Amino acid sequence: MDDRRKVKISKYLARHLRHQPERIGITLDPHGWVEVGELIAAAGAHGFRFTRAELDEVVRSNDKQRYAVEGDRIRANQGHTVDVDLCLPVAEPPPYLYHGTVARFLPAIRAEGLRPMNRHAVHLSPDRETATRVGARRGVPVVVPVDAGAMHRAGHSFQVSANGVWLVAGVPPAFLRFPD
Ligand code: HQG
Repeated sequence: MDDRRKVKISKYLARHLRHQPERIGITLDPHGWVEVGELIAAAGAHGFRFTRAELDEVVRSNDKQRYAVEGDRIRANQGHTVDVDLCLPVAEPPPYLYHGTVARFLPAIRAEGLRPMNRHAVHLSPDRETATRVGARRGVPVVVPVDAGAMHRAGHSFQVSANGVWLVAGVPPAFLRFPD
C-alpha cells in the first residue's frame, strides 16, 4: 500500500474514531472502542472501502501510533472530541513537557494558560522535536516548555496515552516557561 493510501485511511479513521462516529452510523463504546468488522462495513456502506489487512497495516505503521487494535476492536489512542473515557493510566510526568503552538496564540496562552480547546485534554509532548512538529501544523512553530514536575507536585493529574502523548486538563500560566 502506498503512503498516500495509508494517510487517507488514517485520516478516515481519525475522523470517525475521534470526532464523528455517527456520520457513518457507528457507536463507540464508553471507552472509545468499536468492532473492526462493524467499522469496515459502515465505511463501505458510506462509500469508503478498505480491508482488514489494510487497516492492520495502517495501525501498525502509523507514524504517531494513533490507533490501537485489541482482538477485534479498534480505538484512537487520544485526540477525541466525542465524549469517551479512555481510562488511561495516571502517571508521574517527566520534569518538563513541551507544547507546540504558533505565535498568534501566545497572548491568549500567556493570559489564560493552555486550554484543551475542542479536545478533551491539553496534549503535551515528551520532547521538543515532537512539539515542534505539532506546532508546525499551523505555521512557524513555537515550543513552550511546561514545568510538569511543579504541576504534578501541585496536584495536577497527568495521563499518558499509548503513544507517549501526555494529557492534562489544562496548564495554568504559572507553569509555562516561555523561552524569552
Ligand atoms: C492552542 C495532533 C488560544 C494550542 C498533534 C493549539 C498533537 C490556545 C490549539 C495533537 C490556548 C489546539 C494535539 C489558549 C491552547 N488560547 N489558543 N488558551 N490553549 N491553544 O489540535 O496540541 O495528528 O486541539 O496551542 O500532533 O495542536 O491529530 O491541539 O494550537 O499531538 O494525532 O489551541 O493533535 O495529533 O489545537 O495538537 P489542537 P494540539 P494528531
